[in-house]
Amino acid sequence: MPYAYDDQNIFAKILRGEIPSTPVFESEHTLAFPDITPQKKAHILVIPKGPYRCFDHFVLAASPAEQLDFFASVAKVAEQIGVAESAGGQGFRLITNSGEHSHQEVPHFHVHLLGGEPCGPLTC
Ligand code: DGP
Repeated sequence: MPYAYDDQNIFAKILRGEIPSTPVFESEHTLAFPDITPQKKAHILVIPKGPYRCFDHFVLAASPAEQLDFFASVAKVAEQIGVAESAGGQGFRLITNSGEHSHQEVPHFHVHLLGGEPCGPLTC
């Protein structure tokens, strides 16, 4: 089963309210909250509420409504926290780790939204 989902992961516990978080944005299918170890002045994690392990699982298995809600939510968060150019910001970086070689630590699909200060060249 290539996309088995472990519902004991930290983000599943946050979604169930078993671990506290301070959401900055919530919609029908999506939640966004600050990363516990921020790498930039602005470092927000955006996650779908559904049980998807990684990016490819989400794209292959989530409904069109969930996917549209998620990607629109990412843009709304970028605007809300003021990093989107449409909000007068200077841009942002999106990162998603998918699977073992990516160093994905939490097996619930999430996007890191990084901004508020310049990012360097992308490195692995
Ligand atoms: P990744 O390596 O892409 O799976 O990133 C997982 C991120 O999740 C990492 O930057 C730290 C963050 N993180 C881990 N545990 C918690 C937590 O309990 N609360 C919050 N807000 N973030 C967490």
